[in-house]
Amino acid sequence: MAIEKTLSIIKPDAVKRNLIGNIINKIEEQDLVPIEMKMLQLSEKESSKFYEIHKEKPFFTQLVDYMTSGKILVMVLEGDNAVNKYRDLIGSTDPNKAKEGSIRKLYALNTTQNSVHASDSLENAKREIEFFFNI
Ligand code: 3AN
Repeated sequence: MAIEKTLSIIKPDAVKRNLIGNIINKIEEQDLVPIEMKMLQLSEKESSKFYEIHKEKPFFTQLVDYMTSGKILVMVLEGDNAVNKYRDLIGSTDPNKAKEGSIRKLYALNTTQNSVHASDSLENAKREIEFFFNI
């Protein structure tokens, strides 16, 4: 047993389509527990800072703009093997490649408007949690 924390974001496309409840339901079914949550709208500056590891990527500006386009729900999830378990639950970045039953397969619109974010490593989870919460 390795109890971990990871960062989840329900992105603007999913918030706008009233999918918060459905997504949290999938999270809780996997015994991942939201221990912190808040709704907010990122500024351009905050969004750029959060995604700074992607600043050289061709999709950076589009991603930063999209993430400021509406409210998001940011959560810290805790549970056994939380980082990999939640990555597995959300599915591939591109919803066409995401596995059956994954959150992105069910709800994502495309590779940018892909409904959810999940930290991809324990190290990034720590950085991302500190970005949003004082824990
Ligand atoms: P993931 O969210 O699956 O970890 P990353 O970390 O490679 O994917 O990318 C971060 C975010 O950047 C993705 N969630 C997605 O919104 C956006 N993104 C990634 N690849 C592309 C792409 N090829 N075209 C447009 N947006 C992308």
